[in-house]
Amino acid sequence: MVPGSENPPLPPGQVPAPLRRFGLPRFARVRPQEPTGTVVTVTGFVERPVQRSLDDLLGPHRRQALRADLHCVTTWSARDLHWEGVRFRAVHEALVDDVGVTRTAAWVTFVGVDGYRSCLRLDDALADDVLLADRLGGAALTPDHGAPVRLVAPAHYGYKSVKHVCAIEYSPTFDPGSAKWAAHPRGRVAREERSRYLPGPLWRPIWRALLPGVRRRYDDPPAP
Ligand SMILES: Nc1nc2c(c(=O)[nH]1)N[C@H]1C(S)=C(S)[C@@H](COP(=O)(O)O)O[C@H]1N2
Ligand SMILES: [Mo]
Repeated sequence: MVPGSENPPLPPGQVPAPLRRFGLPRFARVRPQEPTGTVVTVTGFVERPVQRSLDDLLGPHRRQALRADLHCVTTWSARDLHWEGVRFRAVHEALVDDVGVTRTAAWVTFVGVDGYRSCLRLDDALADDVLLADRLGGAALTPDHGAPVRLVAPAHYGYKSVKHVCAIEYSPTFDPGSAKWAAHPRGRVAREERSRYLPGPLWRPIWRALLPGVRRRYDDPPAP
């Protein structure tokens, strides 16, 4: 086989890179403790908000394996990651009856225990390839990459794939979340919906210029 032919071509404006912990600068030095007994809150436009253990939330659903790339808006892509978890759709369908998700809920925000928030259109989050993943590369998710559970939404820029999920909030409207004005409501990679206000190709050099500074913050050890 020709080297590299195992993988489909990268989307426009992306370059391959190994997976390293990454995110918004303000979360660079925020390190959630090793999780034990994680509880996930389901809230927002629901009739009976609940808190569920991870086992209760994920346990009843069929396990899925997913091979996918992670595309960060700053133009790096980590290729062919092997995730395992359950479809968000399966969890959502159980929640519809269980917590009474209201009919007006059209968006869903995932919250990380670090305080990071990101919102997806509900129908985007219900796609086949959107997982609540607890394993990566055949092992339990590490703290670096979102332990104990993270969202994986490979058709969307990485900022939608919230790590360390501790809450799921339903809403009738888009919530820009931690990325604020820079978050695109859909964030679809195939349409290069990197951010709002400018077309995707114009965002490439802007995000690319910011990348080294953000990487440096993530690579520095946290202050003692
Ligand atoms: N909780 C949380 N989730 C997050 C982020 C974050 O800062 N905090 N950053 C997002 C961004 S911008 C990217 S590109 C990916 C990076 O995932 P990684 O750290 O596993 O490489 O996580 C996303 N999910
Ligand atoms: Mo990102």
